[in-house]
Amino acid sequence: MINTLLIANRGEIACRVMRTAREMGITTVAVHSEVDRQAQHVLQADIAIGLGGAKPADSYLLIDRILAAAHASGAQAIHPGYGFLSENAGFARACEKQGLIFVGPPASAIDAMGSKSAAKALMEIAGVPLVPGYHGEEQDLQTFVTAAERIGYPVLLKATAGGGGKGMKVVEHEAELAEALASAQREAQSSFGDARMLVEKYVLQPRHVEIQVFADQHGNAVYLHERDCSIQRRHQKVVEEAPAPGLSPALRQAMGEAAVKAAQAIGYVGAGTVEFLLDARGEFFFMEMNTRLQVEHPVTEAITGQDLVAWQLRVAQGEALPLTQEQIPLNGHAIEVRLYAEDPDQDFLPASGTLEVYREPAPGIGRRVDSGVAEGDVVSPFYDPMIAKLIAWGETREEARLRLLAMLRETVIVGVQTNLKFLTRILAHPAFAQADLDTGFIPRHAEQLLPEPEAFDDGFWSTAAKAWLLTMPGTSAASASSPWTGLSSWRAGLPAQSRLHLRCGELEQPFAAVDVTDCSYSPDTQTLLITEAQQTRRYSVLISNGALYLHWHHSWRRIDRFDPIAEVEHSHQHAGGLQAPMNGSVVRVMVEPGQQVEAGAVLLVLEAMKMEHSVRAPEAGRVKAIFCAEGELIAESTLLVEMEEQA
Ligand code: MV4
Repeated sequence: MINTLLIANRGEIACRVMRTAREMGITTVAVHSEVDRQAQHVLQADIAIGLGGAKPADSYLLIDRILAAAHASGAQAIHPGYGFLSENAGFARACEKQGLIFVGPPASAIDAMGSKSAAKALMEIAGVPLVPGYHGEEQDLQTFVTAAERIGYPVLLKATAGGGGKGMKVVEHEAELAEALASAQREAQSSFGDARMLVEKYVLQPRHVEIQVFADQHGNAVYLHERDCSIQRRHQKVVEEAPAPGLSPALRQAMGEAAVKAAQAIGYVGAGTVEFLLDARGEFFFMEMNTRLQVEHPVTEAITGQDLVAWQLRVAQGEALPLTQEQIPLNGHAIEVRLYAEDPDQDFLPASGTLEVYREPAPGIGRRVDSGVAEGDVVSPFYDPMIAKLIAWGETREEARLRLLAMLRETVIVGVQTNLKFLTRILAHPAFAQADLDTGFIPRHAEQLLPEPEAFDDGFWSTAAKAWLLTMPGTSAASASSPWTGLSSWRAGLPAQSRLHLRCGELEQPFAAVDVTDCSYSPDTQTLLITEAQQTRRYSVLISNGALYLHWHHSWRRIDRFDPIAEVEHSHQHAGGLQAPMNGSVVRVMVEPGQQVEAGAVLLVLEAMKMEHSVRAPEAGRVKAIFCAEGELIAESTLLVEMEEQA
């Protein structure tokens, strides 16, 4: 019996495993790095033990420290989660040796699937369908030419030691083979220190369909149906769903039985996933087996009503599988999206920072959020940037899709860049709605999924301006006497003359007048109500760190007050002529034509927005000409002073 469980992981999966352990009356032990002292998985555990430094190599990967923590806390078992040590046969073996239960397969099963080519050879013997190919020892060109001839072009060269799509090369004709092979071998040698290649039939526009399998220590093995994980970005899963759309019951059964055969061939125990490529004609081919609980297991839980972590723990303590194959339900449809801290505008560079505002969608029927963070937590650069998984279940795929879109709309993250908008665009895409899925989905629709930063319509800016005036303290401080505005007035009790200049991303918008009659803001619900033409519309608006966030067309837009002075000073730093950063008046002229000035010397003082701004010499030089006089009103971009650089 397991009565104390150590979870050798962090983040959402550590929290997920602990949730079930708690429900089963098991004491939970968290381990953590230095920077994770206050992390959610630590706060949720009964016992927490520090491992070491922030880097995984100094903490979550330290086998000896983790084993010592298990002994110190009285844990009988270790759950490795995914990533980190979850597929490390050495760790599984070390647990076994020290009398600790590794909640996962036997070390021998991890080893069997560790080498891709050895795994393929095993699967071939077991009768699991493989992509037609050659994965033998002979590595000379003639062997590959003959193999490719037999397979038929196009073929795919893959590094034997590769994985995750690295070191793959498509070859369309025999004429290209020699050069492609040589180049792929060089790449494999430098990337993996192993030049060996295999060659396969290149499957066009395949789907990634994987089978969830489970085996116990008594020889029982079942499949819990499939997941379609075709929506990937550079071999990183983004959206997963169960069941796979359009899969016939017969194909489901054939794939399920093949997956169970694969598991049985290697003496598998526990939760595992067998990945297949599925081509357009419904033929499927073994890719690899993951010997762990996967990130996307919740969609399987949603359609089967089973708790896979509970299954893992029961199997680990020697119980038989709770259900037979026939008893495993398949009910409705579930879709999961992975919310990552990454910046889609910077080629999905992982992002880090503080979650200044973090709001998960409200709980509800068919909704699930698995996360390991709370508002105020730091997303650290040391670990996987996944923040949360949002999972929606529905009677139908469409119901699940719409529910997930609603959940995405309710999610608010401020302080860290995320892929939230990208996920929304995928879920809202007509091709996704029609379940037109394959591994080329994201590249094929990239233009719609990652549109250029758009210009906003008037509706956006006027809503932003109203929101700003109703929510931001100090907005009313604008001057009533600036000589260069005098254009119109704020209404609804705000001071008569004012001016507002807002910025959203790269775009900015000045306002001469903003009408805030029939607008109201409720800070409690963070709701802005605007009534126009007898219609009242509701907008979500919140404030954090001096910026305003407006929910507009499915995403949160950060809106700041624009400071044109700072912007133009910056952009004109090296221009020979100095221009007025914005409309204003000249308060003082400090220099004369012909005068030598040092870098940074004040040339003019302007007044704008009731504030004085100095125009300074960007570099040392001579004042060549002055084009304005004290007291003069000047328009933005007017040339004020011309400078000559020193020789
Ligand atoms: C393939 C393939 C087409 N034909 N093999 C990419 C990762 C690696 N584990 C296997 N991969 C592929 N192998 C043959 N014979 C296409 C892919 C592939 C892919 C597979 C699953 C999910 C996403 C993918 C994206 C591009 C290519």
